[in-house]
Amino acid sequence: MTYLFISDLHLSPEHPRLIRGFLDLLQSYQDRHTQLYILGDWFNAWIGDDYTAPWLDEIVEKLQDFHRHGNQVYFQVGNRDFALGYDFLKQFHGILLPDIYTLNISGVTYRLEHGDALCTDDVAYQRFKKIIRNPYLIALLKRTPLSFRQKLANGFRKKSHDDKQQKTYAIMDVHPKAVETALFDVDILIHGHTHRPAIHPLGQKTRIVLGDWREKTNQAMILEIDEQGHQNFIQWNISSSR
Ligand code: LP5
Ligand code: MN
Repeated sequence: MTYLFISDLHLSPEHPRLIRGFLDLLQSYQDRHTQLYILGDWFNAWIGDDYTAPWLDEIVEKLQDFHRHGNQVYFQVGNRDFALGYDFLKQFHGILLPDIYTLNISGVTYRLEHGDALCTDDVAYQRFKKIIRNPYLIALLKRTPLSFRQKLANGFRKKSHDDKQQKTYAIMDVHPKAVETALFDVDILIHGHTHRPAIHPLGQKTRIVLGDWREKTNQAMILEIDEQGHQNFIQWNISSSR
């Protein structure tokens, strides 16, 4: 059994090499009884499970194949794909995890989360999150035409991009207090979101930050843990095999 942790792939039809990289990853781990944990921002902007497209069909087919080979996908939502849910995941028996999930591997407890909730100094984002994650608002938006939701997503992306120019590096990082609280009753925290891959030893505890996937750098930091609990922080080459 292999536990594999990835996040922030930001898949979209605009970046086909990232899609290839993801399909390659599934292929490489297909025969290793993999539990694949995707900790959010799998997709660049998910507008609802009723969205369909050929580029997505290819991914779903591969995920079905992955499942047929005895592997399991677990997904936590990120700030860009919080509208992804059961209807999409059920196609390949994927499991939706709560925003905070604790996993025990060989006696060590791991807390998994996307990471945005740890960025408590980013007040503008946290305010936005509170509004946009309202289940009633999401349910309402899901009833609007896909074209409207697409425009809305583009608007959010643009505003987010503009706002980020005004935010400091520190504001967009996790807050030490939030990390301390998150680690209170677990040994290791694994998250993504900040795009600052690293392993941070914190006394007896550890914070592991997964990397984002980028065509430019062509690599991403992903984490593999075996049944005995041995961790391997791997530099995954996005387009290694093609
Ligand atoms: O994503 P990233 O890393 O660039 O930035 C995040 C924060 N931004 C976001 C916004 C997402 O990128 C966009 C989400 C699109 C999802 C699709 C929605 C589909 C809707 C349909 C549902 C059924 O999360 C960013 C953080 C940054 O991480 C670092 O942590 O700083 O936060 C912001 O930039 C938020 C802004 O500060 C406030 C945004 C207010 C938006 C108001 C909208 C007005 C425009 C509407 C136009 C139609
Ligand atoms: Mn994110």
